Amino acid sequence: MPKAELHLHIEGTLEPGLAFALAERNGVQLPYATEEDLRRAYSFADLQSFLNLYYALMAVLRTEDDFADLADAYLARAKEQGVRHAEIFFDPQAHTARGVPIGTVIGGLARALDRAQENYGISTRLIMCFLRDESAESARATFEAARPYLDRITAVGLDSAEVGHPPSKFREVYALARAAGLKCVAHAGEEGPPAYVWEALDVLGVDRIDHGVRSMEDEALVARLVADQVPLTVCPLSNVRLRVIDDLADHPLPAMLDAGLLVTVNSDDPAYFGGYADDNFTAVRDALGLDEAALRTLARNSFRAAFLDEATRAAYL
Ligand code: ES4
Ligand code: ZN
Repeated sequence: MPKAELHLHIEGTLEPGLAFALAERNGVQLPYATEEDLRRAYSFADLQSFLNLYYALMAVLRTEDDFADLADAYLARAKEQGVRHAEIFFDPQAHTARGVPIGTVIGGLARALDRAQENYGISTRLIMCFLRDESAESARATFEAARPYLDRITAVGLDSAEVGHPPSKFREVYALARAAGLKCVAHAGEEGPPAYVWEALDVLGVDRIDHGVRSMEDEALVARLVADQVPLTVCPLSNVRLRVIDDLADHPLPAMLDAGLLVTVNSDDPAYFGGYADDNFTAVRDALGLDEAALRTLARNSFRAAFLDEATRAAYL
């Protein structure tokens, strides 16, 4: 089924095989002897335990070629999974903190994305995320460093460790992004409370909420999200692997659809969470008994929620 992927961290598509190949190419020593060793580390207690591995493996990403190869490998997988449009997160601070210039990151990603329509029939957008467990000042400095590249960037986002880092911490940098003509999204209501979703809406003025599954705990919030048809980019396999949800069979996705929320299904960090876009669709179909009509609604929602011009959106719908 044709679909748009709206919640995908490019660094979360780093498969063990590519990680070892890039480690070799760059002379980086990984703390794992083999791919099998590394795969054994993919058992997470919560978001932070995943983030520790996610940031550690990024040590292999050093050159423009590395970022281009990473994005190209993802796009090849995405095509196989029926993805026609991909809005791709990247975490510049996770690279600049290691001495990799932001221009290297964006240049490499852009090189792969520039060939995506031709090579894979996939249209693409880039979303620059701020790490919420870093300071507001660091986010602002990152935004200023990205200014020469803003023509390549569609939106800003907010990710990393959620609890203790409410959206309001990033009010100023979101105002700058909005003033520069960028769209705004934020992770909220993954591990954090419904209050963080309210802040993302009312303080940051986001166009979409990433995750947002905990919104279901707040009836007034659900009413607001339904009334404004704010898209929620839900990531079912991620929620299970990071123990946001105990069992896929208990996922609130059907209740979210029934409530009238504009919900989409996405893969988050597919190299770590056991599946790409269509794997998430198949998993929710099998675990939650979603019928063909519900799956079509989810696919259609992905294009409704995408940052596309209306003519392109109409062509996808
Ligand atoms: C992330 Cl699943 C998730 N949540 C928050 N931040 C992230 N960065 C990469 N994956
Ligand atoms: Zn995410």
